[in-house]
Amino acid sequence: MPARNDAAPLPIRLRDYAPPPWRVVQAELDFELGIDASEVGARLHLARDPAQDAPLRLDGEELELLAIALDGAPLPAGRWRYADGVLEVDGARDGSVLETRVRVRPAENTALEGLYLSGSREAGFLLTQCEAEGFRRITFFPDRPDVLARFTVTLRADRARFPVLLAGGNPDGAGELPGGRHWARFVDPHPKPSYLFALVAGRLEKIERDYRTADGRAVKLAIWSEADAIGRCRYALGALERAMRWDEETYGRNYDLDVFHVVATHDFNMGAMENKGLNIFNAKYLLADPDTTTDDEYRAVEAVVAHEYFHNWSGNRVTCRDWFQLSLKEGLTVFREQQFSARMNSPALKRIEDVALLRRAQFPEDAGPLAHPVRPAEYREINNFYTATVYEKGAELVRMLAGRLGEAGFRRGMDLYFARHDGRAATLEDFLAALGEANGLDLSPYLAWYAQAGTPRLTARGRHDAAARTYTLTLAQHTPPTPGQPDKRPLPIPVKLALFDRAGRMLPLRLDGQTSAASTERVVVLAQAEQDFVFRGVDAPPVPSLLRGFSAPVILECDYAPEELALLLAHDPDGFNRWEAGQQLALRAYAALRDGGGEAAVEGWCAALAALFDDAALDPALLADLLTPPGEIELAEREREVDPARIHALRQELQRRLAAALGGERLERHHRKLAADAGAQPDAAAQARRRLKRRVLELLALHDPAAALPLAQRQYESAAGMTDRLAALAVLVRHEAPQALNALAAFRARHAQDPLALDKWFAVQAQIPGEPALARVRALEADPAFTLKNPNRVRALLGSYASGNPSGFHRADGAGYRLLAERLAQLDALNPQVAARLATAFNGWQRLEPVRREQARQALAALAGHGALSRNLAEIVGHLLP
Ligand code: 0A1
Ligand code: ZN
Repeated sequence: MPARNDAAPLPIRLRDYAPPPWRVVQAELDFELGIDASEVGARLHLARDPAQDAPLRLDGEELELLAIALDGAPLPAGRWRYADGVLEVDGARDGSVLETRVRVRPAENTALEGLYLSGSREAGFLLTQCEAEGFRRITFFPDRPDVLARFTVTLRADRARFPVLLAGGNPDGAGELPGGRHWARFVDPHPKPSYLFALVAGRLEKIERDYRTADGRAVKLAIWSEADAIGRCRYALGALERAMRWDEETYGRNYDLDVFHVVATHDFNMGAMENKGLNIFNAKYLLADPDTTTDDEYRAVEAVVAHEYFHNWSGNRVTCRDWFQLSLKEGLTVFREQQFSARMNSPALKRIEDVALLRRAQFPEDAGPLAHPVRPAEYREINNFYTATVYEKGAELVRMLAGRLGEAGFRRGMDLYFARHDGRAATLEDFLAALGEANGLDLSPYLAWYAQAGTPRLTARGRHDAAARTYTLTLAQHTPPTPGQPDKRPLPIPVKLALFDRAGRMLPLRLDGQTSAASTERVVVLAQAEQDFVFRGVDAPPVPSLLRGFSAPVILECDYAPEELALLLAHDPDGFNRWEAGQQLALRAYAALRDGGGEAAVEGWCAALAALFDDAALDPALLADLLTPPGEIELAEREREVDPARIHALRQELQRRLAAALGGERLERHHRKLAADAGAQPDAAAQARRRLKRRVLELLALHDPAAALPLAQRQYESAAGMTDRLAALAVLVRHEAPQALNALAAFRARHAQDPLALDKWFAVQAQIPGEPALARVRALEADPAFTLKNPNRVRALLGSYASGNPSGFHRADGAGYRLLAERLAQLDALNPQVAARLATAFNGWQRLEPVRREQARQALAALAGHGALSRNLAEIVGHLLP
């Protein structure tokens, strides 16, 4: 019965794309829902492509086929074959109706793809996850995004056990059935691919709000969760409403069904899912209240709610032709969310946060064995390609295009894109063509960004000619080779720039050959390997502010003098570049500590920050970010041979130096001042103060633990909300303070019933730096609350350890690697998607120093030799260990 297609010909290649030989015009689905077994009836109205002559083949995995009929007549055994994940049917014609009935087993589904059970058998509920290829675990179907069908869904179930029945689309009737059962029907008027199908059934509560779209549609918004969490859905409902309004105002996009449902689950492989009319969320990105949710998480909830909502147009109304085009919906939707979040919060902080994420998660991906283009050329398992490259770098590419077109031009382009491709599956070429045509431009050179992996290095050199009063900026680019792409071509790199005089004033820019009026900021596009840009009327050597707002996803190498960076840190009105100047100074200070003898660089960085510390005009959140040097992962990216323990020690030392320069008394005073208004309000100003308070406490703990740890304990005990509580707990735990034990016990007791808070309890301990982390992780694995079956719990403990704690994971004795490899093999048998993602913690192992490198290699080799790995994990391990 189970038919998996692990043995199917691999890999799948972009260049082999062919349109579907058979489409489904209409799908009528019928569910008899049960926890151990559910039956799914499907009536598929088929259309054949007259240009192709292929047999009817439908995808299906782990389905028990109960009945099959074609055009009303049962099909005898010889007329169909089901093997290797494919059902082949003889005798179908254009207009045929294929009927199948299958049985699936939700309670046994630990992969959390297809129809599965969230929570316990007694109290849990049923739900589906279909992206990317989960629908084939529900019924037989051409499970590919370019097959768009109209769906009618009827759900039947026991009323007491499953009082709530939901599916995507508009409600179309409900009623009673004999034997305590009931039914509900949903019709989705918008053709959609199977990956956007969803249903939910169980005991759930809701909160509701009426919403009227700009074009006049009355919509019922409902957020659903299990009863204990319904009080924590309010914030998400408000965020949803804000996102809907913003999309109307910014892109003219209106919602298009009468209902919009959002459901929270604790059992989810990813963040959330944009199923048409029935979004399903990992509870971590939906539930929020001050007692259990940190400020960072509040912002994440707002962002993810918006992201999924924005997919209704960028993803659902216009979907992807094939999975190679994934960034068409994801890069675009991340960009739209970034715009929205910048608008709702602080644009500079949002940009800093996003670029920091790009550097932490995407740059390492682009620099290692897992590197792939934003539009990959091939894959074995598409679920492995929901990556920082496809999402975050993809968003940067859209940002470059939007910057090139300007606000009005980008809107014109988006209008054309939505109008032209509405109700269809599109490609990245279609996207660039629409943006370009609406503006009379050829944007096709930007396609190279989608095809080429690796992060370009941009070098900048400036030369001032006093006699000619010119400043010549020479920009050059180079992209290092990545696996399978040894030679790289130049890409169009938009560089937004300004020039400052030595008093910190911006100069008017007169670019050679340019006739338009001089402004103080402009974008130049480096299209070749190297180009000169000559600015006229420049009396003295200026200080360039380059790549403002991070105008392209590149690594900038510019030979700044420290006082030039200090000038930008003090004066650049571009908040991002101001922060960036501080980061560059920190990097120099770090290198000076590492290499010795560069005392001036350390003192320079500390002095620049000390000068800003009491600047009342500075946003406290920006100050907190300025006081934070680049993280250990980013620092490792810059080393030829990585020793994570040494990086950790040096970075701690660097922060200690900063703390000493600021002075213990000053830090304590600041902490006291910030602690005075210790509420838990989620507004931006209060969030900013808490962010700075955390940073100040962390610095003080490095400088003077005897003063800081009792302060942390007091902050823990008196905290009004999770942000302050967790910040204090983290300081106590990371310093292995005597007070940590009590605080951990108190936290555990206080939040025993809340899985999301408990995840934080696991994560904070998994991030104890250095040698002690491993023993702690092992002990926590034995905790009754730990399970490999829950992805959030796995990420909290093993993910935080392996990906969020470099000095703890990368032990010289290799015990961290062996632990992870063992768990990966166990987890893979339960949930291949989560296992494969966790395995990416090994990315970068080839650049470790020799002792660790050999340990990592051995652990990976043992895992590779394990024999029965899923396609997901095997693909990742295969890339890591070529
Ligand atoms: N499209 C979703 C991400 C997503 C992808 C795969 C999933 O399968 C478990 C779930 C969600 C998004 O971008 O939000
Ligand atoms: Zn998405």
